[in-house]
Amino acid sequence: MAELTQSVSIDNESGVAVITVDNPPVNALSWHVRQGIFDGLNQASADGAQAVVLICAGRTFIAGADISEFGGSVPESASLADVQGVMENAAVPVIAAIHGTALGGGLEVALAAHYRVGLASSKYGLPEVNIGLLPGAGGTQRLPRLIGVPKALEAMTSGRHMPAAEAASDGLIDEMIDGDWATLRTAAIAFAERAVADGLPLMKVRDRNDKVDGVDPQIFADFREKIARKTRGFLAPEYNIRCIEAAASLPFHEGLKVEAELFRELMTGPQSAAQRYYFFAERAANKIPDIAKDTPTIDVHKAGVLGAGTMGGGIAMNFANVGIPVTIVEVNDEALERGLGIVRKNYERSASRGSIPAEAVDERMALITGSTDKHDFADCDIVIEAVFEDMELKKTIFAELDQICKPGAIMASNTSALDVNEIASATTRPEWVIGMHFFSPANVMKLLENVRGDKSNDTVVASTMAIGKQIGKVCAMVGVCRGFVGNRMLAMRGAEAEKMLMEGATPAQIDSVLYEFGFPMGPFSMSDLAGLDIGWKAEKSTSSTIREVMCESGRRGQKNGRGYYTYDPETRAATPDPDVEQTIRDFAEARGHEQREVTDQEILERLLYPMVNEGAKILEEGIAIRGSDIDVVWVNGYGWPMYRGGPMHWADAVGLGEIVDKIKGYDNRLGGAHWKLSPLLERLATDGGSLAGHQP
Ligand code: 3H9
Repeated sequence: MAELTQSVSIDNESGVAVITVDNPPVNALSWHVRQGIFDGLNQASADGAQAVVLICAGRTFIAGADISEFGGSVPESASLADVQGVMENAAVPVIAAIHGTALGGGLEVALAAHYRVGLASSKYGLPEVNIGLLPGAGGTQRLPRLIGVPKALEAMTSGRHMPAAEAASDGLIDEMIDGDWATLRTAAIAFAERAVADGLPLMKVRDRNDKVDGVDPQIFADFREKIARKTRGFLAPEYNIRCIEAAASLPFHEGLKVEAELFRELMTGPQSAAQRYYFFAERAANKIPDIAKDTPTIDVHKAGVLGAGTMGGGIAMNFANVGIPVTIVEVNDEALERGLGIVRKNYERSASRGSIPAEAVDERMALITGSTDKHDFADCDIVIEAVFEDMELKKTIFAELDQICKPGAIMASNTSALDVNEIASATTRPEWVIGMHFFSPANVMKLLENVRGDKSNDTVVASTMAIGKQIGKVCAMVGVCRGFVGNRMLAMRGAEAEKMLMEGATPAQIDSVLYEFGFPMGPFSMSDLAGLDIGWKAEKSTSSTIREVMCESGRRGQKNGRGYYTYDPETRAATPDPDVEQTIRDFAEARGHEQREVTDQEILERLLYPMVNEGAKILEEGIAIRGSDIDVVWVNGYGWPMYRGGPMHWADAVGLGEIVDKIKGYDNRLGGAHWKLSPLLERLATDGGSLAGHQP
């Protein structure tokens, strides 16, 4: 075996040159990988090899361009187009042998080979859209030529990883191989020998036009409409579609020009910068600096959930979804039956939409055991408490769990705001207690805000992160404070929204500012959705807040069709309600608030700048491990538009100096604790530092 570069080597197996890429962890196309493959192909030709196999070592085929190289300076080397050029124009068959995932630039390399063989477990995708890009190495022109326009549209705008069986039936790969990596290597060499012996043509995907000729343009219009809601605000999905339109209407080389132009535009724009930042932010969030990588974690063979309400049921589904048996305990049979009934309905709805197979409904329900006896938690490796937010109740429960749970079991609370240390103090083993804050609906929302108590031990900390990943969550580890990272910042936004209502802004105006910014909804639509009467009791209501007044007048939110908005009973469409606006005005004037026009710009600043300020205070206090973790919480838990990176990245992009000036101005004008400038924010603004990159 001869080394070509630090990550690529070449071998000769009875006349077949085998080029092997070994660039851990995911064989990204770093400059030395591109150069190595380029050199390998040329060497194979110089050596007179009769065929070439390109394969990767380690856990996967090439998973894409090296995202960390984007925007940085790297040594001069062969470009991806150079690599593809020698590959596609080689005088002998070139076969890509694929295991793991062939993604982005990795799949684009494979598409320049004459043939592709892949393990049955391999997956294929062009996920550039997820980092605000489009495939920039011919993928937009080649993929539709192989799998057709409708499938390419779906694959490239979702970034979905297509399984090998699908890839084989769509013609993306030429042979699917059962077995392990060694089998793949042997099979790829055998395929190459066969190609030579049988004189198989040197297939160039670029020359295949049957699937892109005569495409009905209506396909594109219909597709745009179909994905409009899901992709609102994002540029990359639309740009991917334009490239596929080019593939269907222009010769290959012209299509490549469209791809290059649109790729350049996205690559140099703020959305992709934010989305690439976010890609690494999510991965950084998994790392907890003072917890060793090899800290032993707990394997969950059985989980327990206390409470079968919306939250408890959703949490239990997460475990059942990955095949882990879960016991769910409620206070009585009626509550239990109701909770399990909702879980079943959720599964049935998923099955009817086709997102899980029909048989999965019963399979998953069979993994969930209902009980009214907490002693059934005795053999659980983790128990998650999901009862309502009442400290005394939680402490009583944890004292009980302490008696019941086996040694070494994790005892977690799903509290969204309460002091995890105080909860832990009700047990004799606070080191086994931790917060696991799921977001509603817990079976859908991606975020898991894990809350580390002062005494939580390393195994518990490492395990909750690992378990979160296992059940498909994006995790961030935070410290104890009121509301943790997410709800603490949300409270700042909510307080300012209420104040602006008093000054003359309407719920619809405030909501629309956030909607236009990219949030799925604003604070008042959100309150209506959650129910205005959460935590409200008629007998204790004193008309002291606008929310109380609304509840007193029978406005409960979406559930009874009347909240800050009025809802159409059929379509659930929201309409601003003049009665509500009048009620707010009356309420404000009675309390001496002068009414005025509040501009959209002021609304935006007053909603978001206190959040940025609070985020900086959270960092100062060491509640978040790093600035980017705050962004992970906000993007996954609260609908912050990913193309704006999260509140910390966004603040950096706006300019910390500008934000500091504005906060000082609002502090002078409005006062209040949340306008008190964070010293960290001020220092970073002065020093030219970054909130997103800050690590206390
Ligand atoms: C592209 O290809 C553009 C081209 O069209 C055109 C060019 C002209 N680069 O996710 P994991 C790191 S754009 C650099 O935890 P998993 C990652 O940061 C690219 N680094 O593992 C992490 O590092 P660390 C299109 C990368 O097993 C480590 O690898 N491709 C890259 O859960 C492990 O990652 C994509 O968008 C990269 N491309 O999932 C694919 N990828 O350990 C992006 C990963 O220091 N990658 N890293 O934190 C993925 O989707 C997943 O990483 C993958 C593995 C499914 C491959």
